Amino acid sequence: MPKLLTEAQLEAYRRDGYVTPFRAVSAAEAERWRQEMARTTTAFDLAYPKPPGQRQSSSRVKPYLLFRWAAEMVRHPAVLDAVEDVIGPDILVYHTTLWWKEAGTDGFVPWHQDGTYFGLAPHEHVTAWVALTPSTEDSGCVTMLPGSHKHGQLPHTDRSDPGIMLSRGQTVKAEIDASQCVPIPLQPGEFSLHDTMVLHASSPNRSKMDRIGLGISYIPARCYHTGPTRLSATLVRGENRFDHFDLEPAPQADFDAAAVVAHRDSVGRFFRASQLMPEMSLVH
Ligand SMILES: O=C(O)CCC(=O)C(=O)O
Repeated sequence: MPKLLTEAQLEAYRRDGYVTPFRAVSAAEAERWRQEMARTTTAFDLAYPKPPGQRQSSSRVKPYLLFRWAAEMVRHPAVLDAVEDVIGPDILVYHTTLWWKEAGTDGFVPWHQDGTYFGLAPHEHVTAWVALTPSTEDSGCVTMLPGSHKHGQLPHTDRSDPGIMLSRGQTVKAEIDASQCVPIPLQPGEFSLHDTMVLHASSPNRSKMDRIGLGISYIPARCYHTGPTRLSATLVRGENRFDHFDLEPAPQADFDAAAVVAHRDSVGRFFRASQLMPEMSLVH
């Protein structure tokens, strides 16, 4: 018996590779998260400036290890109920990205499959994308290619275009038929779910408002990393029966010393894995 999704929504997820929209919290609660997000990431970025050559500030990667608002978001019961319907009751957070597209900027996300650079097996990872501001076609909402997850892992290449918001500039090597693409707008407090193999992208934000969302990558505890690096993840529901990952602590205060150490350790391992593991590098 599903906890949040209807049978029709589960069927849509399996058929299309995504399903949307669901509500996690009210617009007012999302606005509280957004304000906390702006306050804490601005303070963190001042204290720990982005190293030269890194595309995004470190606060945008795995922010649930640094900030209480993000730790709360990845554990939100409605989001976890939806995720449980798709991957079962033992749930880990493997990765998370804060997707902050400032108003009127050129940042964009090229067509890609998340599974390309996560190095996970089996390919059961699901992303919940939770909106903190309106995410519309004008502001560059996520766009899906329905059914593309059924083609399995496709070859990608890394592109150096500075507008690309993905860490390596990952882009699928395939022609995308624009007439088949479906934008998935979301209102603050709503979320979508997408499969690790579905092709998706997003355009620059041409609106007058920032477009902000948290992309939370959940995996069932049975998933493992296929490279040699021992990675860490956060248990958010159920049990860690398989011990494939070291478990991460939740931040007790916004980027306190222990949180900064845990974040640095986790992101460092992920970075090393991406250098060592063929699937996460340029073999495609
Ligand atoms: O937020 C975006 O524009 C891209 C999101 C994305 O690629 C993802 O959540 O996997």
